[in-house]
Amino acid sequence: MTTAFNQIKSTLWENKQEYPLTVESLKQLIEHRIPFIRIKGFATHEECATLSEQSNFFTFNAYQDVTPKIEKVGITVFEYNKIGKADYFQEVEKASKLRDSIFAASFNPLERIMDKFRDCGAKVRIASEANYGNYYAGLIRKIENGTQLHIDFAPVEQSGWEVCTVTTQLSWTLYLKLSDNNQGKTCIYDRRGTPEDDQYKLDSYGYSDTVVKDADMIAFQPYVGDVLIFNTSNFHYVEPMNGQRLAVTSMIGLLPSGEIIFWS
Ligand SMILES: O=C(O)CCC(=O)C(=O)O
Ligand SMILES: [Fe+2]
Repeated sequence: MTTAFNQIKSTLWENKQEYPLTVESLKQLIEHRIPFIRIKGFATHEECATLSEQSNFFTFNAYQDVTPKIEKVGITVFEYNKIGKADYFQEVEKASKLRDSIFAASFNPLERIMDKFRDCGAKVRIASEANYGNYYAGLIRKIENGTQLHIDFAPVEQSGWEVCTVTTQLSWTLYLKLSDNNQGKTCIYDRRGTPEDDQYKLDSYGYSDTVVKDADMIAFQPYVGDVLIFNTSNFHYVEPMNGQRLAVTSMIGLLPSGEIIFWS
């Protein structure tokens, strides 16, 4: 049984193929059987340019304790993990208003991606916490110096929050502005993070390359207007970019009930 599953899995990875978003590909992505989904032309170049211009009016904040530097507009649960839930939910309203004003003056990629999931038959909503309300979702993010090798998986990072009950975590990223070179690829490995991998951790989120030794890897080349969806419990990193790399993004989680939640 295990062997058969692994064979299917590695065959689909070895094809180095890109998949569009369909009911079938979403299921395969959740099962780690394909490396990623690309939604070509999710937004027009004009929409992306308008949204990029809007974000020029706002201050980007760098994540604390994350090197290389990653800057964003919006808040993340990751940053409030140690600070606490109450402080996070106090910031949600302000951050959401700012996001909504940016989207209102351009277009709303968060609604659009949620609709795409609905089209695949998924029941989707913004993540919410009893006694607090909705989470914040939808960062505008600059990753220009690349990232370390890492995974994103709330169950091991966020104990005590709704998002830590997800059984699978994906992310979606819409690329808004990219310098005209073929850099800044997102490299995804056919290797899931496990608790035993903690020994390879370098700092708050980065891992040593040893952990992906011998694992298959596929590099996603971002293009303006395209969306990347992948399974973030697979090890991955972003290559440095000589220039600009601006995107909108959030996390996506599958709950045991089958519902799909969005948050940042
Ligand atoms: O910007 C990207 O291409 C993906 C960044 C990333 O690490 C993620 O979405 O989890
Ligand atoms: Fe990531």
